[in-house]
Amino acid sequence: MSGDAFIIDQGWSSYTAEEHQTWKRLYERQRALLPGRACDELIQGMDDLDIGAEGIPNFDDLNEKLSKTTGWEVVAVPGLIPDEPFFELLSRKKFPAGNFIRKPHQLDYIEEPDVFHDVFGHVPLLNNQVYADHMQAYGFGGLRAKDHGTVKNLARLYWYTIEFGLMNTKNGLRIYGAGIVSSPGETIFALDDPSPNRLQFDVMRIMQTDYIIDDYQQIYFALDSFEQLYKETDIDFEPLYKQLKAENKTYQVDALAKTDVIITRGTQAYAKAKKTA
Ligand code: HBI
Ligand code: FE
Repeated sequence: MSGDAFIIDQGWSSYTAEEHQTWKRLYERQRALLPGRACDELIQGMDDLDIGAEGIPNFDDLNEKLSKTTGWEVVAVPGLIPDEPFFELLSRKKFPAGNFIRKPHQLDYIEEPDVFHDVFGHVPLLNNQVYADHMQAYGFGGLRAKDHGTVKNLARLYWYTIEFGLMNTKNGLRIYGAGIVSSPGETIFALDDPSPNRLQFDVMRIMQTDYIIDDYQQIYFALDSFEQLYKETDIDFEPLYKQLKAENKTYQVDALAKTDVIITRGTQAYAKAKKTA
């Protein structure tokens, strides 16, 4: 099924004053945390696209700017959509964003990506050419993964980069993954908490690593640059998929392997405390 079938109107003029107010609360809280914590490319994209100081952005305004830079387009969808149309939209440089916003009592946790997560978290980097090119390539890769039965493995790559990725910079570790960028709690946790393991980016390792969707991550992977992400994934994945099938191995979220290049070895104290709670 084509991704276009899931596209709806953003309905920007229907947002209520309370909904814009929710965005502004989230925006102000999170924007203040980013300097010194988010990578330069992300802050640059947020400033260049002028994302959100006034309330929920109008996708038409974002698209006017994106059309002149990377040619990407933000399209509204009602929530999570199936993998195939999701990949198909990315392959055509269309980023599906939820058009709804969380309720005031859900400021810190939501089950489905809303307009704050999707636009504040993901859209700034769509203004960066290398990141944008990677996202398109990922879309094509996703469509191919369907034929190999390896969408689950490829989705882990998305999870540990686009959603929860860290970057090594000359000024230290920085966040760029949208799941972190849109969460004040995880922004601090991902960078400063002694609990999680932090490893150097490794495509095969990531594709063999489980992930948790309902709490802070227990493992993060750090890239050196978006060029690295683009280069190391702009390849024929077929041999990797063969190897995955041959090895048939899954790392749990708190596991380390002999071959891991460790940036910080986590105590896992946060996850252990949760378990006994
Ligand atoms: N749908 N709206 C939306 N947003 C996503 O991030 C998304 C999705 N559908 C599928 C999906 N992500 C995942 O399968 C990807 O991580 C691969
Ligand atoms: Fe997301």
